[in-house]
Amino acid sequence: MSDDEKQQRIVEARLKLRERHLAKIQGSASMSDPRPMGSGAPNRHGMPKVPPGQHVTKSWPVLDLGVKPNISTAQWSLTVDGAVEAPVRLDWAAFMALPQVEDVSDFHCVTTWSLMDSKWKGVSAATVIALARPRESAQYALLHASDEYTTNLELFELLKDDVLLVHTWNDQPLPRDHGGPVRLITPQLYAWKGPKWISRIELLEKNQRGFWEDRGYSDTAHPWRDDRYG
Ligand SMILES: Nc1nc2c(c(=O)[nH]1)N[C@H]1C(S)=C(S)[C@@H](COP(=O)(O)O)O[C@H]1N2
Ligand SMILES: [Mo]
Repeated sequence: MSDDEKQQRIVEARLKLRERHLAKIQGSASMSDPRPMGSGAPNRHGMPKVPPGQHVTKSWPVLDLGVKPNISTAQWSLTVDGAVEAPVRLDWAAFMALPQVEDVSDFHCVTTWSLMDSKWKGVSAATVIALARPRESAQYALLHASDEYTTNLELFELLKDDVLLVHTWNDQPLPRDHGGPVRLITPQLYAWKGPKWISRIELLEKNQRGFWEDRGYSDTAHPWRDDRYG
């Protein structure tokens, strides 16, 4: 198979997986509530700039459990496993060879700051998940990071077009403090749903709560609904 054919198959697998979850994607709060969707200037439609209870920050705060793993691109890898047909482990070269996506979106932290209009570059989470061929029964995900952080999502939330595994922020390599070399971003949800230093996407048949969810935070985490606690 040529490289072009390989890329084509990867794109098709992503679209097929997304199609399977499309009703849930479109029915989710951020997609079906009245605008804005909270995922970048084009989607705000002149509505209030930030979700309820949020204020705009110019500089990007650093927030984590206090341990900042130092991972070189040579050491980095990402595993997709659990309720899948074909578990995958991507190293840096394999990850960077996947289709690359650029997007501009907002970042809403539950502690009330919002960082607006970041320019991101990375790989669609849906692309790496599709490579592992999730079973029909896989409806949830638990995301793991190198600092032992975890967070949970319904699988369809990870398949939205703006949910990226990012390596570049405003044209610079993603800084270690913010989860470099690779973190997840979830622009339509509060930012705790995006692990810094992400290491593993575990697909599950039943919901399993992550670090903050276990401590009272919401499973669903929709900023425009002020959905902070679960
Ligand atoms: N690995 C890891 N990812 C994490 C966290 C963490 O403690 N560890 N904190 C989360 C929380 S609560 C927020 S608000 C954002 C903060 O990202 P930032 O430090 O880049 O602003 O990362 C999220 N991802
Ligand atoms: Mo947070």
